[in-house]
Amino acid sequence: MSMHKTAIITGVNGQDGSYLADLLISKGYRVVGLKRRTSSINTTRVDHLYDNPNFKMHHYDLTDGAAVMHILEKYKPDEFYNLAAQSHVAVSFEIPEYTSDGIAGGTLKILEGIRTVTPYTRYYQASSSEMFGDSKDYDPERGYNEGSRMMPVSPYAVAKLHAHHMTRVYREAYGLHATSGILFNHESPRRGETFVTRKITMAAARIRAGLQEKLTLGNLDAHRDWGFAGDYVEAMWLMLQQPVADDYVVATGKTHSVREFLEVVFSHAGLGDYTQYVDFDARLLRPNEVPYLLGDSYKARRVLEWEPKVDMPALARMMFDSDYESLYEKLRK
Ligand code: NDP
Ligand code: GDR
Repeated sequence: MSMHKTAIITGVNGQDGSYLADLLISKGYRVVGLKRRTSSINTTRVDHLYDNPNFKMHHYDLTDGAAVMHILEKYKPDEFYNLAAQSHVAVSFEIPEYTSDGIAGGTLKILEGIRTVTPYTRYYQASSSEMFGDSKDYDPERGYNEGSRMMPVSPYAVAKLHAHHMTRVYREAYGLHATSGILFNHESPRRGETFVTRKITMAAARIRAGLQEKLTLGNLDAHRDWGFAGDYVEAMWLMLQQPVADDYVVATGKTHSVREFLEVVFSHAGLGDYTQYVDFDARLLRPNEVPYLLGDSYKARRVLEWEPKVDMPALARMMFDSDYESLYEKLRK
């Protein structure tokens, strides 16, 4: 019998998957990462784990239920973190069916697999603050909590809400240890390049290096509760260590506009007033927008003894510094 716990991570080559793989490997887990097949290689976030004997990768797809069954039978995991998704809210308006098939249908396939093949496996569902949408059911001082009404306003968020409730149903109906983490926006130097924070820090680095003049954005008035992905994967792990499964909001408890994020980045970059560099493009507006998100993670802080260590300004500086350094490295070569 191996002493190692085995964890499966879907979407292992994404932002969160890669931080979670690092965390679990550091805790002595055997990690089986699942990734979908792509025609171009996109494993840079986990390449440093390639030679680690405790790390393995397999192909799978959220839409392929048989593949999930095989993986569960083969590895009999202690823990299963479902992080894979078409995760871009704006894109979900263009490909709503695919987004929904993967997130809603794909989550159900995994839950059914666990129920029938490995009912002892502890399951983590990557739920999202987008599920609150525009419900406005929050305390102005504290923000949304686990009991707030959810009123999703995008195909992405509706699919996530389906998966969120299905996770609860499998917990209550079948007694699975199934937990949803309702995570507010979290970013890092490994953030996907089309999300607004990373788009801004990469552009500011290129502008600073003289490689680009302008940055094109949509709605600058949206407010988000931005935290650091490295902190948030710790909350995921803590959730699965609890004797009883439950749902938890994970957030910093501070909200900032896209404008404020721009201000921090451009001033840290030594570029001054961001308005000189930012162009507006109406094509970047969404058919529906979530105007304001603030999270109340009191429960996670109390029960999991979790707390965020990085605030928005520190996060923005960390992301700019990383983008500027890697650009500098590239230019030197
Ligand atoms: P990313 O977009 O960085 O990663 C998503 C991963 O899912 C990628 O590995 C991607 O593969 C994979 N994937 C996409 N479609 C499929 C599919 N059909 N089958 C298998 N794999 C697929 O997201 P994050 O790491 O930022 O987020 C992780 C999860 O948490 C997501 O479910 C997201 O919706 C959710 N979430 C994220 C928040 C955030 O602020 N980051 C907040 C709340 C929830 P590929 O690289 O090939 O595209
Ligand atoms: P979000 O993140 O939609 O909150 O979803 P994103 O960074 O895409 O948008 C944040 C806000 O910025 C505004 N915005 C722009 N967004 C993008 N991507 N590109 C732009 O050019 C731009 N200009 C302005 C948006 O309108 C929005 O208001 C993220 C994802 O990680 C989801 O998977 C996750 O569930 C939620 O966070 C919580």
